[in-house]
Amino acid sequence: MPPEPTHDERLAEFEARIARGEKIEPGDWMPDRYRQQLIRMISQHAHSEIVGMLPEGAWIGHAPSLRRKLILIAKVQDEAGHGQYLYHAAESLGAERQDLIDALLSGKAKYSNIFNYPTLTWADVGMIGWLVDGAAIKNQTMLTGASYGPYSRAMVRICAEETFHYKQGKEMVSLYAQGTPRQRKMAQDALDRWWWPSLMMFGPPDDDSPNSAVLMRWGIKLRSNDTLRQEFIDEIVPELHAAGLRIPDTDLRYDTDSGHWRTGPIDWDEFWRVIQGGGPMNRERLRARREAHDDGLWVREAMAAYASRLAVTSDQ
Ligand code: BYC
Repeated sequence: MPPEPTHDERLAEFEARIARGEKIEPGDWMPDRYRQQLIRMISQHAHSEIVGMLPEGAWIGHAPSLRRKLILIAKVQDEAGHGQYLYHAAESLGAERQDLIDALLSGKAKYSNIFNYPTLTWADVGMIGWLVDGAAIKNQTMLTGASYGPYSRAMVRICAEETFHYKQGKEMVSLYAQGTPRQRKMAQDALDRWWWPSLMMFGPPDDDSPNSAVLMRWGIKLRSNDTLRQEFIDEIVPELHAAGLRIPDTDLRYDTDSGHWRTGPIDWDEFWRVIQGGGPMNRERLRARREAHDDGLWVREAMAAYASRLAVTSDQ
């Protein structure tokens, strides 16, 4: 019998597989740190999808037409589905769903900064589709190439749905931006409030990103926070200008030498404050999630009872 491979040999083979572009699958050997980083990142992503249902969900009862209402219901339902795929992907790494949910409800786990801001008008629903889903697609298209199979495959499906979310948001806000003075004001006000938090979604600057090095070494993240943010800015600025909207950044300029749009400084103090629980809506988001979790107890109990009954009958 050949001797058991050492840890270093396994690591070398693991890294060689990633370099060859192979996917790592749930039962495969992987370094503990790879597993932990994936659980951290995928569970935060799952929480973001679930908490992300709240700001838009609040507007379902106030949609201005049946068509808009149907679109919004479908979108919010999609986000729940995304959370499901992602919790499953985290479970495939050995995480217990209950532990992940407990970490969210206790305030220990992070979720995207963006959902800690209020949705004050109907235009915010469109602006979330355009900017927030737009930023998410940029990030998640990269993650379709992530080295962990279940995460990368979940991203393919999620990106397809996010593309519909982005398009409906862009269509809606573009219409308002060319509409009545009141509609134009509403669209501009939404952009004024969502612009900077959307840029923060890509994470802190590369120099302040403690997780990037290991995530990039093992092919989970393929591009850095700043690289993706810049790509997003270069794409979205001309789109917003074409719609007749003003970007709330007096320093914004096009740099002809590099071919990039350059923004003014991002308020990173605000970012750290928001992701540590100090944003305008953090408390309310967690309160609403806890309430929804408590309300859903009877469903979980009924499903568990049904599953154990099935197990008993299939035993007979
Ligand atoms: N928000 O080392 P870094 C959606 C944390 S939802 C909050 O750069 P990393 C949608 C970070 O966790 C889409 N926290 O981290 C849903 C870390 O803290 P810990 C959400 C953030 O992982 C409903 C610390 O800051 N997308 O589209 O290398 C309706 C240092 O950061 C954020 C995803 O989750 C943030 N924005 O890179 C509509 C994508 N950024 O954990 C739409 C998957 C950073 O060390 N995630 N932090 O305590 C990723 O791609 C990466 O995790 C990130 C951060 C780029 C976000």
